[in-house]
Order: sequence, then C-alpha cells, then structure tokens
Amino acid sequence: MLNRRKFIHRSALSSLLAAIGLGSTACASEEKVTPITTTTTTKPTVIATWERRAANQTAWQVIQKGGRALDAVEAGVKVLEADENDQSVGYGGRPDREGKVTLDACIMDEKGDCGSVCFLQGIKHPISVARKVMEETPHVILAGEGALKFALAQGFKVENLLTEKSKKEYEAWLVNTEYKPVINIENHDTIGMVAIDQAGNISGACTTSGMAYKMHGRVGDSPIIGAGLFVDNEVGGAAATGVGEAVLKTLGSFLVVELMRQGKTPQEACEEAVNRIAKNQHYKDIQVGYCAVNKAGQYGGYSVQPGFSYVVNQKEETELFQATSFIQ
Ligand code: SD4
Repeated sequence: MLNRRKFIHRSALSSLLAAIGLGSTACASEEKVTPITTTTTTKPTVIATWERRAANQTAWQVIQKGGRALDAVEAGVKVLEADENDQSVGYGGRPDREGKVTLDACIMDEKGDCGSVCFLQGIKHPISVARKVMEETPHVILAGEGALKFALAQGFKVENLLTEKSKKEYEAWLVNTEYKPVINIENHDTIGMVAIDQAGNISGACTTSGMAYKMHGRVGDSPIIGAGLFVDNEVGGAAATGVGEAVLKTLGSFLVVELMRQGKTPQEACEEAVNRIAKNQHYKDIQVGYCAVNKAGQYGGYSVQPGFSYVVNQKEETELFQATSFIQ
C-alpha cells in the first residue's frame, strides 16, 4: 500500500515523466526502488535504558489507555525525575563539581517536533519544561538561566534538588576531586525512553543530571536531539546512556535511526553505532549503551562494556534485557 508521501512523490514523478514523454515505462522503474523500512504494521512498545520497570509501567499504562506516545514518555521519565534514590536523574541527582545539580532533558514527538533544556537548575521535571519549549516557543533548545526563566514563566517552581545523600557523596568526592566516571556504577543512569502508541506513533524522551562532578556548565548528549535521543515516525527511535561526550562525537541516536532506515535491525544498528565509538582508542574506559525500537516493534540494545540493560514493554509484563557488548 502506498503511503501518502510515496503517493505524492510518485504522482509528481508520473506527471513529470508524462510531460517529457516517458510515461509509464520510467514509472515502472520507479516501482523497483527499494522502500525504506516503513511498515504498516506497528506494535505498541515502550523501551528504556537501564532497569526502570516503574517508569516503563507508567508509560505503558498511558499507551494501554489509548494515550499518545508523547504523553507516555513524559509520564514515564517523570517517575525517575521525582525519585530521590535515582542519583542520575532530576531530584536526588549527583551535582557538578561546584555542588550544583544541573539538568539536561529533551523530548521528541511523532511529527519530528522537539524541545530541550540544558544546564537547567532547580526544576524537578526538566522533561516537562522541554515539552513546553517544544510546544510554546519557536525554539528547540533553551539553556541555563534562560531555560529557568522560561520554566518559571510557565508556572514551574524552584526546588532544592540536592539531597543529603548526594551532598554527602559530593563532600567525600571533594577530598580527592578526581573526575573518573566508573563504568556502570557511578553516574550512568540516565533514562532515555522511546514509545510506540496504539496509533503507531513514536515519541521519545531523555532526562539526566548528567555526569557526576562534571565541570559547571557542561552539557552532555541527553538534551541534544540526535545524540541522546532521536525519533523518526517512519523508522523508529533510539536512546543513549553513558559518557555523553562519546555519544555527541558520533551523534549516536541519529546514527542508530538512520541505520534502521537503511534496513538494519535495531540490534544491528545499535551495534554499528557502538562500533563507531570503539574506533576511538579511548573507548576502553568508558561505557555507552544504546537501545532502539523500529516501527514494527522490533527492538535491541548494545553497549561498549558489559553491564548495560534495557527494559521493554510490549505486553503487561516488563521485560529486562542484558545488552550484549563490544567488550566481552
Ligand atoms: C551525560 N549521558 O550527561 C549522560 C550521562 C548518563 O547515565 O548517561 N548517565 O553524559
């Protein structure tokens, strides 16, 4: 069955060919063009980085009720933003090296619209501010003071996000002030989530407090569309976690989606994106993980180091997968 875009493209091409006298012969050759991975069958799905059952279940409930994927991913990641025990996202997040919790988040919908905030302080739900940026401004990214000003104008309230636990750990860190992310253990808990709703529409969200003890002002991959998250409603979506600098240098989530567009499975696409990072000699000390889902609901995940996991909902239960990795 022709989708609307192909149909328009084909009709325009037919008229053009008719006008120059080539008619249906050349049109037949147009038929042979291999379609991109567009598919008419889709499967409601929620996939997210790491073991985040509660977040997935919250998103899944929205999908189950016939809700929009965009609402599902926002509701899902908000669970972690509010969870003080999660020390990599929102409230309770580990601070930067000046003791400030600074947040990065982005959201993207099925129309390709997106919004993002980075280096935002004092707001518990940066993902909702990112959504407001998408829906209420002509921009895609707001940063720092401007993002905060916008959030306040939208009715968000400033809160102290540094919990006693994260503050104590920070004070202990100050003794040696060594910036050395520990693979899988310290500061790798960003949530990136992609959902497909019952209408087959895809949206994604990504939110984090970034790398613990980063330089003040540092922005990671998570709020950068194409790096920490990317969605294309015709193809699928992908999300990243880990050392953001490596993801930014390879524009990883965009790469995963483009590879799926070219026909790779989500698993193959994640592997290829990790391979790009592994071409860099510094990969041995860092972790990066990708998870992805295509329009048909096939999913996959892969990471540089062992230890990365992702959760998937396609039915009532939430399934946890240990991703395979480049380094065994
Ligand atoms: C960042 N990618 O700021 C984030 C960190 C992360 O789990 O994934 N933490 O670089």
